[in-house]
Amino acid sequence: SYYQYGLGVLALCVHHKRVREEVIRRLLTAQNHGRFGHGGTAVDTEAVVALAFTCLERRRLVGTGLAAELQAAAHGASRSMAEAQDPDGIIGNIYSTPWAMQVFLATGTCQTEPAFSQAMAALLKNLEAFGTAATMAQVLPVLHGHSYLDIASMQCQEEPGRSWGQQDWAQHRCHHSGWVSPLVMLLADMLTPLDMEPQAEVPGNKMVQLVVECPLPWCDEVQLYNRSVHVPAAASLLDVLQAAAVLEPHNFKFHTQDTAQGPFLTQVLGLEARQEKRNYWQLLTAPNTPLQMGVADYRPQDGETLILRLSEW
Ligand code: B12
Repeated sequence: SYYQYGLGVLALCVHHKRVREEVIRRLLTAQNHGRFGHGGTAVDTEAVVALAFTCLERRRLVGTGLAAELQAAAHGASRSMAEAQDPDGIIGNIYSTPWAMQVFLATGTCQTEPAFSQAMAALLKNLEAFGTAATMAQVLPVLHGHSYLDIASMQCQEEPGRSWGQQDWAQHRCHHSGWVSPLVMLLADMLTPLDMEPQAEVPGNKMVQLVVECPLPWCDEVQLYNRSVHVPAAASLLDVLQAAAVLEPHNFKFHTQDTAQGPFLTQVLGLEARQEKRNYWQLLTAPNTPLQMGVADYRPQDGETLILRLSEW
């Protein structure tokens, strides 16, 4: 995907490795032609690519002509992200917002953009959403006033409970705007991985309606499964799937694959989603809202209908 393409170029660049101009031009063309899509992951992709462009330009790893084009593209991306901001400060969704803020920091627009401070306010209001290592890894640099462009050159300090940051916030580009403040640093330190906290005991049970859909061209029949599942009140979607799998007559089965983000749903009712077919098992809450979390993190409400839909990406 272009996200991975951008991430690869960014990783090489922060380690001062040169990339062939043709490889960079292809990414630039994709950005200019709006090929990063308009779906749920467009902001993440646009931001990763803009960071890669800013890195290449700053490190002088490209000629001056291309450097000017990359700078213009990164600033264009930064502007379009500021324009895409919701009234509540979020850009894309809560998980892509830190990526957009990294672009503001890297391109130096954080001082002039009210979008940066509004996004920071949104993050601070929703810090509890960052409960997994993968989501924390994307939000922590921003709370400390840094982007991934800085990380290869930072000294890790040997302080108990803190690996970096405390002393360097004051020198940072955006501290003038007052947003990367000691208060933010304190809040950043309070992020706790959910799996390290004991799961709160919620008494009672809940009922979740589980629906499986496989539209054309993959299946003839759209709805393949529709059943209510009773689970303890604190159950996650993964718990719901496990409970459905042991219900008589054992006609529900599924598989997950472990990733850095947690378990990724790969197979439902024997139907496997495949990279080559560009399809995946999309998670939705009825009638049609995609979830912003994976199966292990999402905790449905009592009476909620959850849809597993084989979809294209
Ligand atoms: C590309 C992408 C996808 C692609 C992956 C396929 C592909 N070949 O590229 C597709 C479209 C399939 C996808 C699906 C989903 N995604 Co996605 N995805 C991304 C994105 C943009 C990049 C991931 C990546 O390539 N990382 C780089 C590579 C090198 O690392 P990797 O660990 O090998 O990446 C793999 C895993 O990340 C996995 N994956 C992708 N998304 C998700 C989501 C979850 C919950 C899990 C467990 C794994 C997973 O697929 C990647 C490629 O193999 C990230 C953005 C981000 N900020 O991280 C969102 C992101 C990780 N996805 C997200 C979400 C919510 C989902 C879905 C749950 C959406 C939905 N409602 O169905 C589903 C997963 C459902 C399931 N079956 O379990 C969120 C996760 C937020 C969170 N709370 O953790 C992110 C952060 C996007 C966002 N801003 O909301 N995703």
